Amino acid sequence: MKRFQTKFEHRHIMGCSEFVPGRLFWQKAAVGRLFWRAWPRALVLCGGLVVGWIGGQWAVGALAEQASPAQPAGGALTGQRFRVIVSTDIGGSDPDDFQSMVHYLMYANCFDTEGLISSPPGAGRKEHILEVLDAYEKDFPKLRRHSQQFPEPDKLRAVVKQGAIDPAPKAGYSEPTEGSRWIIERAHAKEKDNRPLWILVWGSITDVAQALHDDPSIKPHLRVYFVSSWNRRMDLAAYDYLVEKHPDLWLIVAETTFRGMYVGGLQEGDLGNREFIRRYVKEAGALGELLFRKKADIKMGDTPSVLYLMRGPAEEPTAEHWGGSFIRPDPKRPFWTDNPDPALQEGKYPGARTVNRWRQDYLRDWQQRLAWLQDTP
Ligand SMILES: [Ca+2]
Repeated sequence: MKRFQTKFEHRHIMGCSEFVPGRLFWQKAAVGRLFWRAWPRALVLCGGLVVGWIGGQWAVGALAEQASPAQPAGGALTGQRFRVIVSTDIGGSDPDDFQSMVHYLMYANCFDTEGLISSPPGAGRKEHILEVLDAYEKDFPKLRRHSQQFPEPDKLRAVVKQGAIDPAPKAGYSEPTEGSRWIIERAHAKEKDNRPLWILVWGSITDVAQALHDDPSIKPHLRVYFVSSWNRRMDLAAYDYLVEKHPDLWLIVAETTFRGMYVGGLQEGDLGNREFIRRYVKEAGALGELLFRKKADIKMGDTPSVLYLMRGPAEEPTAEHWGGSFIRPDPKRPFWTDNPDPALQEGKYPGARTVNRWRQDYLRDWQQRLAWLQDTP
């Protein structure tokens, strides 16, 4: 207080600022004279720069906002409920199906899960689905705290089925499997439920082909999102049979679009493939621990099929969805595939930008759920 009073008294006495001694010195020097002549202009210039910088920041922010697209309308996150079967080669050559299954189960309250089918070829078996369900059971109390619609673990175990272990022979079909029979059974439930049955194919499409061969009457009830590429090559006969003999099947074939899950998009900082897992997944309950143990960075190449149902109008594949948008090469046929527009290509992957443009949205959304599992028990 005393110091303030002293300064005040000093200013008051000198009629100037507390820098008065300095001012007197510079006023006596040539450089100082120049400075004092120039300072009003310098002040205006600095002020202009500050205003310009603030304006620039605002403009960049406004542009970034414009560049960030509006969220796709509709989907499970907006309250729509889909009947879903996941057909997966989990446990086979690529550990990323474990990642996708963990992610799916963390959203299990948003879907009516009617089947989880093991669809190798490869070493994958339904035991690998059950392995993830064991982790789900451990985290179930935490998940239930946030939604009563998370299904009981035993309810999910009851719909785990074994699909075809070997690729189809040349004809594209052979004998029914537990998985193909289950597809037929659940497809016919539409006659009571009136909702179509969504089949998200993360592995071979063998069981879908077998089911359609055994009971073609299910076809109008199905909506199929096939994560193709390697999966297609694992059973070309089944795929060829489907597209040649069932041209009226409602089918999305994502040949490259799904690569947007881990290629391109906003990957800076905590949104990086490895950093996101390290920071938010690794210690997120039993599910997070399992995901990290199987693979320590985001691949989750099959997850776009789930994202597709989470955000976007599911019956309109050409519209925007978190899980991609597609073209319909033949308007007479319910068949959609990657958009070849070069502007939507990421690296060598056509259509991948229709997924990775939503990267921060679907990862931030998942991050919130991952935090549920980090709660104390
Ligand atoms: Ca897979």
